[in-house]
Amino acid sequence: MNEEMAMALVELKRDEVLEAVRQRAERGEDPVKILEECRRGMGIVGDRFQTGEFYLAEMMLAAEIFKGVVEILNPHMARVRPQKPLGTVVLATLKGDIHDLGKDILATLLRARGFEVHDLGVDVLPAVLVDKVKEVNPDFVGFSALITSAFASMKEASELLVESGLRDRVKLMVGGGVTTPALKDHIGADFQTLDAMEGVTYCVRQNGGRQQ
Ligand code: B12
Repeated sequence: MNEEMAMALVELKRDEVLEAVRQRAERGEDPVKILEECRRGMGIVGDRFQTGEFYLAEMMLAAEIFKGVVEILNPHMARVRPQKPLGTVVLATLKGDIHDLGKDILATLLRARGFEVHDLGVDVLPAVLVDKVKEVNPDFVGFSALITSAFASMKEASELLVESGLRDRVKLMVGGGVTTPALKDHIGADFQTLDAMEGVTYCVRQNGGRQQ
């Protein structure tokens, strides 16, 4: 694993990181590998924020750089993606929560693996989520959460899915730093993880019959 890229992100060297990502992706390097290197950098930034070494401003700068990385890599994911979609996923960070880096990683990895992803963004009202599920009839719905105050909207969205008769048609996943197996049970989800790759594996396994 090349640590240089991760450390450049930690040092907030925006232009250096984005240019290196662009060049490596254009040279044909695996975009999933490049993304993982940057995710490690973001993990170190998170640790430094926790220990008080980094302030909110630095954290926001790092998040902006990371979003730039995802933007550059997304078109290159087509190279590693199978032709026929493996399934459809609706993703959201629900009302009360604006953290989206983990959700963006999951969306990118799912697209790379061949899923059609509808990413509704952050601070999403449960009713808007349910409308999207009605519209696109996905195989999976994923909630991402980094802040405990979003638990109430996750519960509400889950109950709305039941009331609308949609819950039995989808597998419901939750992920993100504050989620736990107990939260999964509390909102009646099917799967919980702190690792985007595990989420992708879950979707592939559940849709086993439809692989490539
Ligand atoms: C980056 C960050 C921010 C950035 C967010 C930038 C962005 N665009 O997302 C900014 C600076 C804007 C921010 C703001 C705030 N933050 Co903040 N933030 C963090 C920080 C440092 C890192 C979070 C992160 O991005 N981690 C990296 C990602 C990649 O990890 P992840 O989300 O867990 O995702 C992985 C997996 O979980 C999985 N995954 C994620 N989602 C999903 C979904 C599914 C379906 C699946 C399958 C998998 C999956 O995939 C990812 C890769 O494996 C954490 C502390 C920490 N070290 O965790 C605090 C933290 C989450 N923030 C916190 C808080 C309180 C706030 C603020 C209120 C302000 C403040 N006082 O700090 C505001 C939030 C306002 C709001 N309403 O949301 C608290 C939350 C406390 C709590 N328990 O509720 C934390 C824990 C810090 C702390 N210790 O106080 N924050």
